[in-house]
Amino acid sequence: MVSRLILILGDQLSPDIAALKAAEPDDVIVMAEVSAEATYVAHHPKKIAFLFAAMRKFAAKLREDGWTVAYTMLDDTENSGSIGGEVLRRADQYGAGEVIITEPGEWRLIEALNDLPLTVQMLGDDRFLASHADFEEWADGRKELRMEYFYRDMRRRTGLLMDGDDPAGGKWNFDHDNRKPAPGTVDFGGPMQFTPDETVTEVLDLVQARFADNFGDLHPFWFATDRTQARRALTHFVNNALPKFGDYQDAMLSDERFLYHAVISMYLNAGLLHWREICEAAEQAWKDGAAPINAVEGFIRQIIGWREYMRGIYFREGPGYTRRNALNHQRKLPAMFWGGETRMHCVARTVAQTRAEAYAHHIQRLMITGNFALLAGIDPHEVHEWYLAVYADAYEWVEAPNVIGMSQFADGGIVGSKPYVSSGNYIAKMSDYCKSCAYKVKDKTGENACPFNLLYWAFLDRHRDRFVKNPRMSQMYATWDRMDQDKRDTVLAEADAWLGRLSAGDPV
Ligand code: FAD
Ligand code: DLZ
Ligand code: SF4
Repeated sequence: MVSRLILILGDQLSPDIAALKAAEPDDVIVMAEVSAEATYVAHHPKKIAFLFAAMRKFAAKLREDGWTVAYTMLDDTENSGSIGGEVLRRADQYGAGEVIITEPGEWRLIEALNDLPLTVQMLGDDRFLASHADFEEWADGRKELRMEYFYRDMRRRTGLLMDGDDPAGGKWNFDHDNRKPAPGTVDFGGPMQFTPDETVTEVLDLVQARFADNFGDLHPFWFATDRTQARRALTHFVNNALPKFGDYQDAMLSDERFLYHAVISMYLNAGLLHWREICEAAEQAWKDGAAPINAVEGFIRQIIGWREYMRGIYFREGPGYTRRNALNHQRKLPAMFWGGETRMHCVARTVAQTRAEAYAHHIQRLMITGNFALLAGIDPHEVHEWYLAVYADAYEWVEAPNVIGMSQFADGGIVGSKPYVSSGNYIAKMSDYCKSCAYKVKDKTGENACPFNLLYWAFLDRHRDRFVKNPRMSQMYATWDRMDQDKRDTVLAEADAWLGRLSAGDPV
């Protein structure tokens, strides 16, 4: 008879995770593929396949290392269908009265597991650089939270890219050197791809049978599904793409899904990689003279800066965060987010790529689909559920602050001091999308006017009271106010008509 269970969730596949560190040889490790997790949003089939395959391989490795693993497959007849149900079933089976859990990344599951009629020991997830207490200590007493200052603390704490007490290269942030427009050609062939092995193939069959109706292409499936493969994917990125990561971080191209991005967030978030090994590999490339400081600093900032910061905000803001709607946006998410027809080439391409890969890079998420949803006044909770479903790296702790906060300004300005909105100009500058679009980015009004142009001004006008005094937006309002009244009236009327067609389900 054992007395303790150790729960390992699908995104907790790290050999040194807190619950495993606390485990003793007699303990039973519980892992479960359950429909509650697979259906709380309609996840992209690639995301489900990735997690189930990685879970199965992780369980096999634990067994090899001598652990007893009680693993439930989705189709097991006794499967109770939820994580809580499986913990209780295993507690009964093994006569266990206690379960050790590493804190899950979503409030939903934290609450469900804390309510179990067992002794629940929930340990902090120490795979992150900043604990909740660290973040609180940093945030408390500050009038405004800004990622940049948090990030500098993380640099000092880790010693990454530090020259004594000073930042390497003399600056904390090299963004000024980044953000170049899209290059003519891309000499990186994309992330490392892996041929499905037996375990992956079995999972693909299962996912095909059970989740074929979900938005997203299951095949071809090429993700890494274990730590060894994920490390190879990391090395491949560092050697081949990192040097140009900074330059083209914000660029977008119709036929280049990955540009110079790492495409490792799904591995990092599931536990197959650790932030430190990723950042050290990047830092080493700089030390070796293989990658420039602007690329390496920019890359490391995303991980020890933005990623940690977003997690801090999610847990600081509490379970109600995903229901925030500061701008009172109520429009339904339009069909184009699920592949419905649209003349907007930038949105159509981003959605098509998302369907194919369960991946889009940051600027596509922020400045195409996110920007559009915000300008069109779409209900942020619906936007949040879409992002949570369609990206392979999406768990609430990281997705919600990015969507509710950074992208939709639905938290009223906790993550960002101003909304990320742009007209078509920005998209035209940073991508080649506009060249193949039915709309004309140069047209500000008229039948073929780029909807981003119309909706941008309509957004500013609609939320004038809230934003007009924001010093970072005064220039935008000054430009709008300088336009003659007739032009402004035309823009607002056309924006309104366009949104009316969108809501009516007409092809736009
Ligand atoms: P790269 O561009 O190569 O960056 C390297 C790493 O930095 C990423 O792997 C990721 O771990 C980290 N990173 C970069 N930006 C962020 C950020 N803003 N927040 C957290 N980590 C960051 N990231 C997720 O991991 N899960 C999500 O669900 C998610 N949802 C997003 C939703 C929106 C609206 C936006 C604007 C961003 C979202 N991001 C999310 C952040 C970012 O888009 C992804 O981390 C990135 O695109 C992953 O691809 P990559 O590995 O090629 O990243
Ligand atoms: C996302 C996901 C899916 C699709 N399926 C499972 C599952 O069957 N079993 C499991 O343990 N975890 C799964 N996950 C990941 C969880 O949803 C994730 O642990 C929580 O959302 C907290 O981040
Ligand atoms: Fe997108 Fe407007 Fe450019 Fe078309 S013209 S691709 S809608 S920004």
